[in-house]
Amino acid sequence: MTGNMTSRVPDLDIDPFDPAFLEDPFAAHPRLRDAGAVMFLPAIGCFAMARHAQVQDALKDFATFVSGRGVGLADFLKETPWRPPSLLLEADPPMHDRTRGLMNRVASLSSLRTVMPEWQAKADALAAQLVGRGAFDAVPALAEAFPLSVFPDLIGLRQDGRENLIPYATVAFNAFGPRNALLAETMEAARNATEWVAQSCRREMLLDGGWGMKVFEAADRGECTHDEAERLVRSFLTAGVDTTVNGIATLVHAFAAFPEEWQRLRAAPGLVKKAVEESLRWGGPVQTFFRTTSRDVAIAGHDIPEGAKVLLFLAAANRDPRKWTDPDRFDITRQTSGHVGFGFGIHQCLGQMVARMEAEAVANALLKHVSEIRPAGPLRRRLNNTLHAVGELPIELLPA
Ligand code: OVM
Repeated sequence: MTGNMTSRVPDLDIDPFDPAFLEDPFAAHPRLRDAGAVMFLPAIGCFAMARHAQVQDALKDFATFVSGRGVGLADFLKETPWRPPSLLLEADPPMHDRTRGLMNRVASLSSLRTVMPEWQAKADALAAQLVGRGAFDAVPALAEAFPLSVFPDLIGLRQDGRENLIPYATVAFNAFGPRNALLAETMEAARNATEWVAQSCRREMLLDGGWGMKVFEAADRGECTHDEAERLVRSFLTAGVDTTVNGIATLVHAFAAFPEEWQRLRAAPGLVKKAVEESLRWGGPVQTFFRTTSRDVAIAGHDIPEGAKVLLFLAAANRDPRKWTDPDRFDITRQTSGHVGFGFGIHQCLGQMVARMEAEAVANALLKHVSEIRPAGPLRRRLNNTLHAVGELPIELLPA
């Protein structure tokens, strides 16, 4: 027989949504990467890839590894999604390219540049207030406070009810996993949040000049329907808060855990952008996303059938020793290009410039005011099916 010789995919006995796994996913990543280029996880009944080369290739091959059947464990062809699908994240070309093009024009770098001075001033004031006050929890005081002080205004949300943003996003990220206790608990806690988010996406609720209204103005120009505009605004609210909260918490944690890297940055503040990028590679605020195969496909000599869910371990890829030297080390001078912390390819994070700007504003503010970032107790996780979320980050900031 000619043709490609392919073999069965190895099984691996790991449940990536088990609380013990979620508590410290990095501890299990070597087993995931070493099991093979692709594996089957009987615990959740899907395929998985954790090496950088395969994760990046799958993200690039959007026609084979599709998003329209959902980027969580649920196959939208077989199960009703918990909410109407995202027109960006959970869509494929050609529809995806139309909505993404529109949203790229709204979320432009030029509209971000105009707010940067204001964001930096807010971050500076926050750092000045936190420095020298003794031990405090950096999650509410910094990682949540800063994004909440800038992002809702960027979108043009009304003041009332903004406390719903994080609980809603927490559910959305849990909903990519199985219907486990985490999802049930957070769903219960966010019952009103879902309704508040739905209302907040309506044109009447959005302030002039914000990114939300700009989506409706694109609809007025015929770039999408008004119903689609509402759902596109929902993407900003879902994807824009819990992600950056945990990105900033991870950045601060990285400097607390690697104090010599903080001192290197103080000596060379021009490295701030590299430090932020490295914190995304090292810390993995977004751990995983799924795809669904649109055809039978062979990966490194292994067959994956059509219609299979494939779990992509972004954070494991970002610490794959086949790609990175000394991958568990947070090194602000590292060459991070090719990291998949924002994904890769056509679905790569739409808000990545916002996320970077927020993190850089915080880092620059700390550089101005802080000589040392000291741990003041154990970091505690807030378990989530997708995010490597920080629940509590006790630190002390010593004045510069
Ligand atoms: C969305 C979206 C995009 C990225 C992440 C995400 C819940 C949601 O378009 O709604 O996480």
